[in-house]
Amino acid sequence: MNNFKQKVTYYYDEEFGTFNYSTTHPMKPLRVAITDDLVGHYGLKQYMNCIDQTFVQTYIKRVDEDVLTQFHSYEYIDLIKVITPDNKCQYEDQLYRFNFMEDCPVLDRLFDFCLCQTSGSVGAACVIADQKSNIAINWSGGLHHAKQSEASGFCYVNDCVLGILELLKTYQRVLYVDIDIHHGDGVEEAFYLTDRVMTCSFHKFKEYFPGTGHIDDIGHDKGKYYAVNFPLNEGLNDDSIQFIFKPVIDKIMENFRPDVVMLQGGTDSLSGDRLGCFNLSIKGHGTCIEYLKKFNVPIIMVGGGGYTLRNVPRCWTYETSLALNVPIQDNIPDESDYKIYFGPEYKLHLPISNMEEQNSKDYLEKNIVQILDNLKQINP
Ligand code: TV7
Ligand code: CA
Ligand code: ZN
Repeated sequence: MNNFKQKVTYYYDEEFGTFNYSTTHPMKPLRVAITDDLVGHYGLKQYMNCIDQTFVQTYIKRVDEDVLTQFHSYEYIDLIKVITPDNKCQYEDQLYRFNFMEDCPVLDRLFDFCLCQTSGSVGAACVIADQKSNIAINWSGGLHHAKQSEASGFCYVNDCVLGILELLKTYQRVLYVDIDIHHGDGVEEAFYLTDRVMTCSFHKFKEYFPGTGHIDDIGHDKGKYYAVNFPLNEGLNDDSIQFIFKPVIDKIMENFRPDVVMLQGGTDSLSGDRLGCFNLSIKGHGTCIEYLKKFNVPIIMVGGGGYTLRNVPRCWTYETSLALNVPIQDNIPDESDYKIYFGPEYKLHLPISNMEEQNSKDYLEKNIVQILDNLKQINP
């Protein structure tokens, strides 16, 4: 446990790939299993400190349930512990109350699923705080919509919030950046009143789930100016994300000066996503990671959305290589167990679509000006 060879810690537990929402549900935990397989076949694991759930349990020395109730209510976690697809009829009122509807069905082994996802983010926070690594990765996490006592948008427990709470035991200021196409509402809400966590989400706004994340939502009380929202239209491309990401992050780094960063890297912002409507390439998505790395602040990278099964593993494998500074070839390794998912191209990088960019430079510039103006209020 003491000989951490490398500075990148990578969490994956084999159990994660065995969970299933339903055949019709767009969220597929299998995408993380395919990612892990690809990361392995690209030979990236040899450069990382690879950890799983058993490691985290030993490392953090905490009871399973106590990990989740740092943020979630006991009533809510108690239900997650007992509910199964077979007995859910007996809990009709609670299912409704805690929002276990079509988006968040009662999964088989739901409690284990929540624990598996959260162990990665809390374990990442611990290895960072103990200075064993300066980057820690959990592609099984990033479920940013879960609330204290409510499931929402495919998310049951909020591993982002739980990881950040762990970081707050060591660090004074934490920055949360969210490039999933959806608004990071659960994380924003959890830290809306504090100046110790800044949340910054880029997302499709207007007629889109979850409907929050207006540019004027900037936090409240002590937390005023510590929530940043960049609302966007369809078709966001690589040029546009770089155009907005750099100035906003620069100003945050300059004025907020975070001790540590969590990046939610949902891949539903990629071109061709089944639920998303942005037009980023994998390289464009990855520029956000490359940019954050420049500041030499420890980073936790978590997953999130991503509903086109062939895109997600490509993107997260590429971003694992960026974290490591180890370039990888464009040809998908022949030995990959899931090679069928990567045909007919068998390349890591795919072309983007020809959809129209509906974010004009003027619109983006106007938003940047307003956001930078709010960030001026923070004393550097
Ligand atoms: C982080 N969009 C999560 C993103 C969560 C998005 C939604 C679906 C959806 C659910 C299904 C399904 C779907 C094809 C797509 C208002 C509703 C409309 C349920 C049918 N197919 C993340 C959540 C979003 C479930 N929810 O940020 C079972 O799309 O828009 C909504 C809410 C009510 C419920 N109905 C959808 O990426 C991980 N859901 C098929 C089967
Ligand atoms: Ca987002
Ligand atoms: Zn999403």
